[in-house]
Amino acid sequence: MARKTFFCVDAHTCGNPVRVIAGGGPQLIGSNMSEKRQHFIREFDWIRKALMFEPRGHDMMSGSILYPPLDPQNDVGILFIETSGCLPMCGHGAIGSITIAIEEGLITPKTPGKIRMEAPAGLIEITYKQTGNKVDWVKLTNVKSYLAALELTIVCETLGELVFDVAYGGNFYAIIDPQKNFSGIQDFSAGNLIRLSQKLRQQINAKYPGMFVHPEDPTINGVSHIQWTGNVINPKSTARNAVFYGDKAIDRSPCGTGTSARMAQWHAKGLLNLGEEFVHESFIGSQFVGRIEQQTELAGKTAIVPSIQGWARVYGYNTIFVDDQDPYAKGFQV
Ligand code: PYC
Repeated sequence: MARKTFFCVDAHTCGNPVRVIAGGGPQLIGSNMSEKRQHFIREFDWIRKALMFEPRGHDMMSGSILYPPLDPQNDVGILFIETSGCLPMCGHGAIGSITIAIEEGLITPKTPGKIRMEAPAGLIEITYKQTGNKVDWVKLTNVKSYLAALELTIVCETLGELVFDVAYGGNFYAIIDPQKNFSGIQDFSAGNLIRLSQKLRQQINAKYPGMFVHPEDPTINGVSHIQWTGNVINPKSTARNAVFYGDKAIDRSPCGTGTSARMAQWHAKGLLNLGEEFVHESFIGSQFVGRIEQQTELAGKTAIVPSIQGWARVYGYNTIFVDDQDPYAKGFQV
C-alpha cells in the first residue's frame, strides 16, 4: 500500500477557493515555469486530479504549488493547478497563494511588500499590504493582455446567434456582452450559464481552430474560458462578469485573468483609458480593482499591462492523504 501526503493551506479569494500545496509537491524539471508546467502535465497530473476533483475537491477547486524561483532576483515560482488543468496564469489563484505564502511564512520576499513571481505565462510583479500577520490586499501586475478578435459569431442552440470578442489576459476568453439574444447575466442562474458555456466553448474552438495562440508561447492556445457580462449589483462597480472555467464552474471572484482580458477589450474599444480604475464585480458581487498600468505591444499587436487588486482569507490547514487503495485516489468528476 502506498500513501502520499500533501500538506495544504486553504483560502478563498473574493469567494473562490485556493488550495496551496505547501508540502508534498513534486520536483519539476525545466528552465522556466512554462517548461515545469509541461513536465507536471506529462508526469504528475494525477496530483492535480487527486487534490482538485471530488472527493477531496469540487467543481470550483483551484490551487497552486510554490517553487523556488529560477532567476535568483525573483522570489517564487508558481504552478497553478485547477479543475480545468494547469492554467498558464490565474489571478484569483495568485492573490490567494501570495496571501497564504506571506501569512504562513512560506516565502520571505527580498523586499518586504513586494514579490516577483514566476508564472508559466510570465513574470508577475506583486505588491501587498500586511497588517500584523494578515495580508489586507494583494495587487498583481499581470502579463501583457490584448484583444485577439472582434465580433466573431457562434450559434448557441438555446439562445441563437451570439456575437463575441476574444481577449487574452493570461488565458484566452470569449467575452459575451449583452446583445439581442443575451440580455445579461442578471437574468441567468449559474447553472444556466454553465450549461450554455460547456457547449459554446467546444463550438468556438471547433469553428475557429488555431486562431488563438499566444505569439510568444504556443503552449498557451485555444479559448479556455467564457466570460459572460451584464448589469452590476453595486452601483460603485464599473462592470460585472460571470466566468466559466473547468467543466462546471462559475468563478466566485471577478477572475483576475478575465478582468485583464476585459480591460484589454475595453481599451481596444476606447472604453477604458490608461490609469483609469476598473472595479470589476463577480457573479456573487465581490470586487477586484483593475487598472491599465501601461500601453504596450505584443508581437506587433496593441496590448496593455493590467493590474488587479483583490483580497483573500485563509481558512485552514488540510493534510490530505492520497492512498492507492482508494478507488477514487485520482479523483472523479460527474
Ligand atoms: O482569477 O484568473 C483567474 C481565474 C481563472 C480561472 C478561475 N479564476
